[in-house]
Amino acid sequence: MKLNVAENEFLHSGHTACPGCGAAIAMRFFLRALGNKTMMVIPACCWSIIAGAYPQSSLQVPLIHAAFETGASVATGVRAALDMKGDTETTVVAWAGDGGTFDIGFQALSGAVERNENIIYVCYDNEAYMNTGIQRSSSTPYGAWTTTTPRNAWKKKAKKNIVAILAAHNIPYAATASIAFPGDMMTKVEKAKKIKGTRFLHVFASCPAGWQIPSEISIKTARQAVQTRIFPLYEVFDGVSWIINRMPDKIPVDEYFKSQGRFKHLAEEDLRVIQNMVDDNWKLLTQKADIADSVV
Ligand SMILES: Cc1ncc(C[n+]2csc(CCOP(=O)(O)OP(=O)(O)O)c2C)c(N)n1
Ligand code: SF4
Repeated sequence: MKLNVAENEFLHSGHTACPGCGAAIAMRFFLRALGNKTMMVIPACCWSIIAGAYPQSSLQVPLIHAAFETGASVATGVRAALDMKGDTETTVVAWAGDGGTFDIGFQALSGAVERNENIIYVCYDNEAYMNTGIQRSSSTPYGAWTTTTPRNAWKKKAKKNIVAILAAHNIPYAATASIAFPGDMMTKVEKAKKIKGTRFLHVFASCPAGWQIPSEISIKTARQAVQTRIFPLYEVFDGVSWIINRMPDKIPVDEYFKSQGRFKHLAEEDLRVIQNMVDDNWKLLTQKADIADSVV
């Protein structure tokens, strides 16, 4: 599918993201699908820098820079203010990294979801705290190097399953998306725009700087994460109805790992362990999707 991304462009050129930054690509597709009737709340993350400091901005929509832990609560307040003004047309979006979502912003997020606040919360997931120099987050995958999980002590904990946790709040809509599948991503954004209540998008966004990859393979790397079943594309409605959007090609995990410097210390045996983890996660996901089908 050929996408004309120049149409409805809400991200100015000349922004300060690194070349090949998946987080910048994610925003570009996201706003193209959501449109300019959007108010953006961005807690501390790489995107605080990419958007830039007031009065300058790389975005053509209004935005508030928020404290690291407050993405969902500031978005809640912005929504309440717009409602008081009678503006029901504008969509309020919290846009945060994995550190600001899985870890430090999680309390505010869980609270907003439990209250079913009428916001879209997007986590662009580059799998570490990149803005402060590549520290481990609870989204960093098993096996990865970061500055706080160095090569002789690489991360031995699996990535937190954030979508399952959000789904367990019985959220109206939760979905994964990837910069390598913009059609799928934009369809999900359009769908989320029409739903009321808290909507959560978990967007896989490669980071050439933190993953130690050349910038030109950023999208290819994100595509491999889907093809290997490491990052499946799926949706969850009301916490119960699980739908897998794309059957992965099932390429072996080492195809994905070998181009990334952050995994170069892994031995054959480690790759086998990771392949088993990926297969088990995929089995669990397909079971949930089957269960939901049989309930419907
Ligand atoms: C309370 C608080 N602690 C720490 C920081 C420093 N800080 C700013 S951005 C950041 C990392 C953000 O990581 P993530 O949310 O994953 O986004 P990314 O930088 O990867 O885009 C940190 C630790 C802060 N701003 N506020
Ligand atoms: S460090 Fe990574 S996420 Fe941050 S701007 Fe650079 S490529 Fe993008």
